Amino acid sequence: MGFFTITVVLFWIKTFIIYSTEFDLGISNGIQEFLLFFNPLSSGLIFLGLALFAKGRRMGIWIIIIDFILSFILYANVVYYRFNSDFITIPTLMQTSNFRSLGGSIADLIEIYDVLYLLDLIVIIVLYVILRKNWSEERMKYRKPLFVLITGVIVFAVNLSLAEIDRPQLLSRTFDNKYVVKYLGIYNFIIHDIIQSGETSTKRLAVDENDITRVESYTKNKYAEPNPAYFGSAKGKNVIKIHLESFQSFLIDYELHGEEVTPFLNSLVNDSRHEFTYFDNFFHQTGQGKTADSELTMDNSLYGLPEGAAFVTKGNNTYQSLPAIMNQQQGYTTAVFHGDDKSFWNREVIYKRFGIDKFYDASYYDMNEEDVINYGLKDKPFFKESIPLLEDLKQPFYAHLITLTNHHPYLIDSKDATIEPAETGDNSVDTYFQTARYLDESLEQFFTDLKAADLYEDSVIMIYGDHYGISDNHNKAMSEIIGEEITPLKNAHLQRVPFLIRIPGMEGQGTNHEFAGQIDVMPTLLHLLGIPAQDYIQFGTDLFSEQHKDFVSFRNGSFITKEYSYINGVYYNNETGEEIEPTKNMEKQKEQALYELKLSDELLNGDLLRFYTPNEDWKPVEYEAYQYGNPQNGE
Ligand code: GP9
Ligand code: MN
Repeated sequence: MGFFTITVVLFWIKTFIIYSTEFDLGISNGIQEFLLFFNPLSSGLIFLGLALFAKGRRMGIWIIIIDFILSFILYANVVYYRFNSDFITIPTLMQTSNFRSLGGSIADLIEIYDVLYLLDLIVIIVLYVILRKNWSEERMKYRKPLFVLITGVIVFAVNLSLAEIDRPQLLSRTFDNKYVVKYLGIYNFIIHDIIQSGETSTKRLAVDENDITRVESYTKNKYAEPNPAYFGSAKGKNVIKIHLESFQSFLIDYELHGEEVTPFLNSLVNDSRHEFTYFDNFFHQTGQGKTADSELTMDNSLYGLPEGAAFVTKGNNTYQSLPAIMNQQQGYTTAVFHGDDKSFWNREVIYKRFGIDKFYDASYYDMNEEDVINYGLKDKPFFKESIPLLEDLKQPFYAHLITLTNHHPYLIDSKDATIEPAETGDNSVDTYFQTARYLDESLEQFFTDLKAADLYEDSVIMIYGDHYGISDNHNKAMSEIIGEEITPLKNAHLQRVPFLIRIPGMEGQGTNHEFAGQIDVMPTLLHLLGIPAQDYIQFGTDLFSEQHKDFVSFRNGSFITKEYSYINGVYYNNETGEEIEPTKNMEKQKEQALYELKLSDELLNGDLLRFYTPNEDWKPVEYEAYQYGNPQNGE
């Protein structure tokens, strides 16, 4: 037991030292610091504890072997991380390109001081050689090893609960590999990854080429013909797509303390010259993947998954995304701009599958402490620093800028706050208005700078909200804000997010009341560019088409039409808010909504696009050819 305890303690110390010195895990509070220190313990107890079942001296040998394996896994991740700033996962092991990206020279990544990571192994081997002679031949009573394993499990349970307090839904949503390592440790990360990729590959293997035909006939049947007045109207124009983080439509024209919260966006919406078309019945359709789901849906016209984020679990699927199509059909350069680490939401992996040429992540921005809050770079410096990057892009380009400051829990430095918080007493609701104001100001600044850089006039500009900012956990405060009780129906209708589009040389429509969702954006844009959209598998339809239906379905199977809504199993009249008995037609609509979600899930789970060729021009995306990260920052 003494030998075992020493090994566990040394293993624990070594793992913690490596976490702190080799990996950049972004520790931002006391719980995270504690968990980083605490998390190796359960793995040490459980894995090394298995050796205690062996008989006599063999137990010592097994402890050494297991300790060696654990150390080897940890060290392999250290070396991998030095180049990739990420951890080894099963899909990365399957991809030869990842080894190529190690630069072909693992030797460059190994440091002299790495031998120190062998120290604990040397100590226990020496100790074993000394102790070996008086090691008892007996097998330990099962009670002891069992006790060790149970303690390990309890320690793990405590660890997991503390992690869930600080980061709810850590495992079901898996935001970022670094988060799992930070909270649960590298070994639990590996176990989680093995389970997840096991599930993924079983689902992927259970399908064949015929499964895509059902999806294809459904989407082709749903296809809406382009509106001739719009088809091709944006051909060859730059497209600038601006993501408003956590921005709900109720903020538009909302007044707090007698002041407009978002005067700039309001001015775009209420502009009498109608530069933009504003869709006021546009909804987000995201699930647990939040931002990632909105990106997936807008660029692929697919729904996110019912659980987790497809960005993470389907990061290695085949896609036929908007950026790739724009690039192949019309030579667009495609780029994403975002002031957070490229590993968040597995973006650096999946963007390659989408065929995104350039990914300007945090490594391209000046992330000095002053300019960073919450998840990353503040929106004002983000937009400022994006201008020269945009200027350098080969035109025509498709540029997607993802903002960040208006993100839960809506933190803002007092010098950036230009409106007083609301006074509901619910902190994240109250400060939401301040970060939304900041976002609005940053947008105005960006427009001014785009004009100065001569990038405004001739560009398509698209603005959208990704998902709700105030969840239904805050219904009480929210009802104070909007002066109405938040019923399930009201809550569903609050899931509106803004969608604005400007097409250069064309007058906008002012406010368009079509009921629509993020799923409809890709077919709309394809038609604006003059690309026939019916070749591609898409669940949405063109917003400007005469055949577009006033219908929007949510990820959970609820849906909203112009007249009625189906929310959590109940039908409501939109006008009166009263429950209604469904007609045959409504029931049919419900079946269709569910069928559509099911097909989209089957497509993602079965990786069905690998069996689909949209047209003879289509070339599968060569994802291995893309490289992200700023070389000037050593990436
Ligand atoms: C992080 C950001 C936030 O990079 O996009 O994602 P969310 O938490 O909103 O899904
Ligand atoms: Mn978001």
